[in-house]
Amino acid sequence: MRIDVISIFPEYLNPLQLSLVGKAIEGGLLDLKIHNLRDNTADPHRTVDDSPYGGGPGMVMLAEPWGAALDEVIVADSVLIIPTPSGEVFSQSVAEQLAQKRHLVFACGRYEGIDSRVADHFATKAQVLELSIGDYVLAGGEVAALVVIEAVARLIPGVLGNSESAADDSFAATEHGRLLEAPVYTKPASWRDLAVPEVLLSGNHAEIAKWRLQQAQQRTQQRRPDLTGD
Ligand code: 6GU
Repeated sequence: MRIDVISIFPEYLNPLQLSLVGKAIEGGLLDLKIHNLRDNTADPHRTVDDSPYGGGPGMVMLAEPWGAALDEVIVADSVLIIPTPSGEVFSQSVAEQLAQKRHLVFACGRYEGIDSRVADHFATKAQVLELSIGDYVLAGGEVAALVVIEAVARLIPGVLGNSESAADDSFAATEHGRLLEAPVYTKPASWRDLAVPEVLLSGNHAEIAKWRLQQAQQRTQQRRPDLTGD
């Protein structure tokens, strides 16, 4: 998969060189390029924003540098993702769909967002998705892009090892719907007077699977009653 990220703070994306996503890049499973939006300005001040038409607080990002930056990366099979708190809510099922794509482009806005004509224009060239990562407001789209890229990258075939399959993650689609994961334990079997549940030490795989499903269902019911299998 190819991913392009455009931002006025390209260093914000540096953590993607670490850990799982960093290894996917090193291994050639992910081709990640970070671009500085200001490289697409033409004025000496490298201006990227102006006051909103209609008045109101804050600044809006200019269509012109975004148009120039996106013209250089968007092709017909790109998905343009614009992180914004007013977007559709990102979820594991959206991550699963994005993991099937060949090319993702993230347009990370700051301030009050990007002139809406940018999304309208590029919707005539490629699929455009405005995505929110939850019901709170961040200072810009960079952290949201980090979240989406990490969630998608670990679903690319070959990125996770066999022993770390995504099939039993929280939210993974199962025959019982999308459930939170059961609690997990490792050695020692007793720690500060707290024992690991007996069944996990039993070696009885059918009983263990039954217990984990029961725990997952109970947790989901208590913590996330809104989660129905979609
Ligand atoms: Cl994608 N961007 C910003 N700025 N704030 C957010 C968000 C995105 N998702 C939730 N809050």
